[in-house]
Amino acid sequence: MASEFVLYSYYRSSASYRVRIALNLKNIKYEYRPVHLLNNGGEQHGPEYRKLNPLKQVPCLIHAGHPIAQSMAIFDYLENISPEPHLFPLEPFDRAVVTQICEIVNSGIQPLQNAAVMQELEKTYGFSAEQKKNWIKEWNHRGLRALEDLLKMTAGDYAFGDDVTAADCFIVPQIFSARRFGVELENYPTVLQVYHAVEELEPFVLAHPSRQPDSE
Ligand SMILES: N[C@@H](CCC(=O)N[C@@H](CS)C(=O)NCC(=O)O)C(=O)O
Repeated sequence: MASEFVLYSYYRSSASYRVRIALNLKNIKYEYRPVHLLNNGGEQHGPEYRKLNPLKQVPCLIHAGHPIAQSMAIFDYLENISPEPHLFPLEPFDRAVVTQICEIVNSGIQPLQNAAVMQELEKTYGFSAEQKKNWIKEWNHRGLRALEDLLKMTAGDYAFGDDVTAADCFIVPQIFSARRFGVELENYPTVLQVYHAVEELEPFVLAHPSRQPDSE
């Protein structure tokens, strides 16, 4: 029988990784459909995938035939249809702070390290491999510094207090990417402490890029 939920994902896409964690935390089973972001010029650019996400990015979650792209929109949807366990606190101010943490990753870091951005920097602006690496590091450091300052005030066992929230689901994949890009992390002890606390939890372990069917 076809699965009710289908996730279009790329194993090392940090935005896909966030959604895999959320689906696991909410115990939602799904069919995994890989989209290779580099092969054949990037499968996300194909006409069929473009119908699912006009921005030509993963992830895209299909539920009951409806495509939803943008990990924040997917989190919001999952929280509405399957509230337990809550990934956003119910208290409005707390909820806003968790969203703020997510958005530091989602708007302040990740878009600036995207494959399409790197390709544009190289093609149009002549960036060398070294310059692209430095670019990625710079934006990671700016965002991580903000996360460190914020988490010093909000962290308990996890990023926001003692319950796992969406903030943890966004931080773990970002640290995975930062490590892949060689970003030095020693100046962010609170972020790392949170990362180490959550990465051990089963929903996070199962969502790890190395555990995905398209892992290389
Ligand atoms: N804000 C989006 C970001 C999605 C995104 O940037 N996905 C990347 C992989 S992590 C992608 O598909 N990149 C394809 C490309 O750059 O061509 C979300 O949260 O879903």
